[in-house]
Amino acid sequence: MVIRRKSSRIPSVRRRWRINIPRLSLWAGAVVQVEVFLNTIRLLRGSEILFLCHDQADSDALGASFALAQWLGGTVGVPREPAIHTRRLIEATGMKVVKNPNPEAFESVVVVDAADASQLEPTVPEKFYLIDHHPDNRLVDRAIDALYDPVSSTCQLVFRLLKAAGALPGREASLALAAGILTDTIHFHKGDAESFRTFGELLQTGGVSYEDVKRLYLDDQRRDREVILRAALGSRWVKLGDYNILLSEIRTNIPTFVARALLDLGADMSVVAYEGPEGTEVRMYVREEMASACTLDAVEIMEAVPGVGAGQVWGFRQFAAFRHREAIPSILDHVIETLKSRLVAPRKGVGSGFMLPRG
Ligand SMILES: [Mn+2]
Repeated sequence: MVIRRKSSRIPSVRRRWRINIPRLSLWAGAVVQVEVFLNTIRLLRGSEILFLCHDQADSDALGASFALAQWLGGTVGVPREPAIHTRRLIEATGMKVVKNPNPEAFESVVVVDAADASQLEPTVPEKFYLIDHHPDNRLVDRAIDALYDPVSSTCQLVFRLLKAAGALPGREASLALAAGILTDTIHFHKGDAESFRTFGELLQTGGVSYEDVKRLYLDDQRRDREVILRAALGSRWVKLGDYNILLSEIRTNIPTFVARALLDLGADMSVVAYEGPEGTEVRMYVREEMASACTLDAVEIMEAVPGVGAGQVWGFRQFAAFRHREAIPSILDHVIETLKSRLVAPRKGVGSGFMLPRG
């Protein structure tokens, strides 16, 4: 009895240390990363800084850039156009957004909320700092220095910086950062603990109400809902085994919202294509259960679709995005064919009706 008690006590102490030490060091690592980046970026104050968002900049990219520009001074830029849904945010904060800026004309460039060089075209800067949260970021290794953490939004990373600098955002910057968190969490459909906490802190420090932030998206939400309803009712429903795949073409440039909504509706995979004057935009979501069971990677599938170049896709295992300057006929047919070529129905009498990876 005595021996057993002794031996059972020792592993439990060890186990507790094993869990706590990595967590502590992760947290400490994040704090150190903020301190190091803060010391670098605060030196840029007074110089000509370009805060460069990804193209079709969303509220997270613009909100983060605007708060940084308010703090350090500088210019908020987008490669071509900001996303339509940011119109009221831009109005409400009075932020100036420069379209197609020349990175060469600035002393330093801070790339904000971008994961891939294709999102910065037509003018990809040679040297840049980076603040971003996208999983699988392909710019982080090329950056002079980066604040990179795959959390829910870039805006919460900027808030970490401002807090560490003792430079709390004012009303407009708080509204902009809160807007970025609200939209990147898809109105809190998802989100880590820090996104909820930071959102609350921003309302408090900025003297902003939740309604103030939501109001920025009311108009567009009505329009978006109509686009989503039309896409859902007109979507092509493909059954692969027991998986439900919804494919839809839309005429309004909100493919990410629509693809997400189709997933929320119950699809195992949603693929939405937009074609318009800006070119082609395709977004794909794969539900975790299907990605695991079929060992699928959304980015890998998208890159394998005929007509899609490998460098034009970004995302992570459950989400892929593709942008191209021209129309690509029958792209949704190609996506479904690519998917079918990778999956196989299980043999009769073996397992369920779910498709499995080929080979
Ligand atoms: Mn973002």
